Amino acid sequence: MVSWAFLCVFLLTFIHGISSQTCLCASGFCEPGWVQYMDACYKNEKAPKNWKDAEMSCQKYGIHAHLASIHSTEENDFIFHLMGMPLNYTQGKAYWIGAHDTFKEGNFVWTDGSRFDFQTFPPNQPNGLSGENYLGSWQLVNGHVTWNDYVASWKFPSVCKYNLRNGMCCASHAG
Ligand SMILES: [Ca+2]
Ligand SMILES: [Ca+2]
Repeated sequence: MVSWAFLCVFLLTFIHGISSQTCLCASGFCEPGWVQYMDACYKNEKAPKNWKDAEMSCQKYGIHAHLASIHSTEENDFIFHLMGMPLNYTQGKAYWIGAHDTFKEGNFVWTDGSRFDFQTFPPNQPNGLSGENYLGSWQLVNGHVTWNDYVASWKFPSVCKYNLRNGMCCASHAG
């Protein structure tokens, strides 16, 4: 006879196994064309756009998507790999993420409204030059991609994100 304790451990392991997979749930919980990482879905928007068009383009998906907010080293690494590890912004090989400091210089906020509780700048960025109010990928430091503040007119690919906790996956399918 299987004990309840054993069954609970089995179920927890099973559920955790699903939620920690990257690709298994791509078609299950995220919209087609989006990739799941933890409890959110991400899309590599390859067409280069300026920052504002990139944010608008994400919002047009209609599932409460925005340019990606990033809240951990692991999430930052995941996005870097999703985007194909671009590293030369002068050739357009960088990508936009969803933070700006247009309300107050040096005070970055995410367009999806989540807390700005993680950042990964190298020592010389953000340098806050005139109009540099929008964050994108920058250089590698110790194997991890860092961020830079750019002017919005650079044309980069971008990464969109929506959170599964909003229930948007199911709501859109039910509609
Ligand atoms: Ca700025
Ligand atoms: Ca800068």
